[in-house]
Amino acid sequence: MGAMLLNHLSRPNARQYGVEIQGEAVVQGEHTLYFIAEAGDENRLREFMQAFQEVGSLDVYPASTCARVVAGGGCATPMPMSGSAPAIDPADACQQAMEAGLVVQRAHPLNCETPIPALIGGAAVPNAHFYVRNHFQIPNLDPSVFRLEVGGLVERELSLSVDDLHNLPSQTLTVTLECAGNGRALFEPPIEGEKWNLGAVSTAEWTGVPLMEVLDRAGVRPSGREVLFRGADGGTVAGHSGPVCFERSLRLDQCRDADLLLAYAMNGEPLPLQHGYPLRLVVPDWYAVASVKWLTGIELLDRPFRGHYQHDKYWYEWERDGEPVREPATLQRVRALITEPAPEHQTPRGDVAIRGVAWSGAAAIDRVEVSVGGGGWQQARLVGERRRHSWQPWELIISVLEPGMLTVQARATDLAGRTQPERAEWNRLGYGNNAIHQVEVRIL
Ligand SMILES: Nc1nc2c(c(=O)[nH]1)N[C@H]1C(S)=C(S)[C@@H](COP(=O)(O)O)O[C@H]1N2
Ligand SMILES: [Mo]
Repeated sequence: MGAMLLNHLSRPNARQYGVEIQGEAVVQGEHTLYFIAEAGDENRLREFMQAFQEVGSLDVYPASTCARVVAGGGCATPMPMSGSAPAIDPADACQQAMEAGLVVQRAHPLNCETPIPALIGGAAVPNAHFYVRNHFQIPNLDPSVFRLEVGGLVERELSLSVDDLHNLPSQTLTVTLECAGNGRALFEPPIEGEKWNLGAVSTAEWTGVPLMEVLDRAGVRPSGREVLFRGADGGTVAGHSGPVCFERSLRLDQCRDADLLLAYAMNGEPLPLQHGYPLRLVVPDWYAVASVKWLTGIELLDRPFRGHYQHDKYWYEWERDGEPVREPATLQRVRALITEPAPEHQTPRGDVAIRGVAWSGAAAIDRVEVSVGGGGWQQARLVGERRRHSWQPWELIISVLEPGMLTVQARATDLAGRTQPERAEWNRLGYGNNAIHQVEVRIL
């Protein structure tokens, strides 16, 4: 019987049923066979599975993103690189992230979110728990030959080594990075792209050289208007014939007005490989796509840059009255997250602590309000001093006397008067979903 089933399972046989087997596994000590299969419709799959149903029980689940990672060969599948820099072993990077407790959305390129509430909370997120967003493989840059090249419309081209950068004046800033796609998975109807839940946000203390220290040393020529930041990573991208590298730009006036950092340390440690070692840009208040990792080049231009990650992606796009309308995703939208209690958490009735963090790119947080069981908004207490570039912890102790399920919502408002919507406006690429966060808690 066993041999018969194994033959039935062979890929050529499965294909005759219109089923493509993508991967299989058995768990040691368990009489269960798992596999990932693709079929035009579920009936074909069930027909193929009939043989298994006769000897045991059968469960069919729709595949998640995670299943696609496994089906794609997991961490071991090669991915095209532009070839400019060697990459770190993707299997190691993925393993490390899983061991740290990150939620791996995709192994290749490595994309993982910070679980809420286990790891978010407090002023900074430890490096191992900081969310990771990559578009390509992780470059493995040799610090002994690394150079940051500064060129284009400057008086003096610069080529700075890691030591040169460490010897320049430094600054430390606590900055929250949030991916513009954070919360994308919660948009209805669903949107293509990384299926971020709410953990593509983290805060760290960054140390490095203020960008203007370097630009002033190079001397920007009067015609220089735009600052282009180039990462060492790259690869092939749909719609582009040649390899594309990760590049973003900012206007020179935006660079002058903000506390931009060329960071080489994160929470007092050297920048980890996956966060841009040995150098990354940190752009406070902006969606984190602006904070280019593995920064190897800065170029002064006289006109706006139109590269892939500047022009094709990271725009809000809507259709209004049949006309396409678009607007770049720039500053982080105001948002509060409830980190405690965890969703579906059970807690005895009496005093219940509601805690979380709140941030906004436009201004510091003015207030966070909490609504319990659909009731009125009560103001939470902001913990610690007001912060400008980093999230603000907050808390509210409520008293609950009735057992049962309780809905808790939190809404932040910043000093610029921006607040969160009940539902964020759907946009084609799924950016900026700052809808009010809600968790259900079971009161015992
Ligand atoms: N060179 C490079 N920089 C990059 C990216 C990238 O893929 N390559 N991703 C960007 C995006 S979209 C985000 S959200 C942040 C994530 O930073 P983190 O991985 O340190 O959390 O890095 C940004 N900088
Ligand atoms: Mo991002």
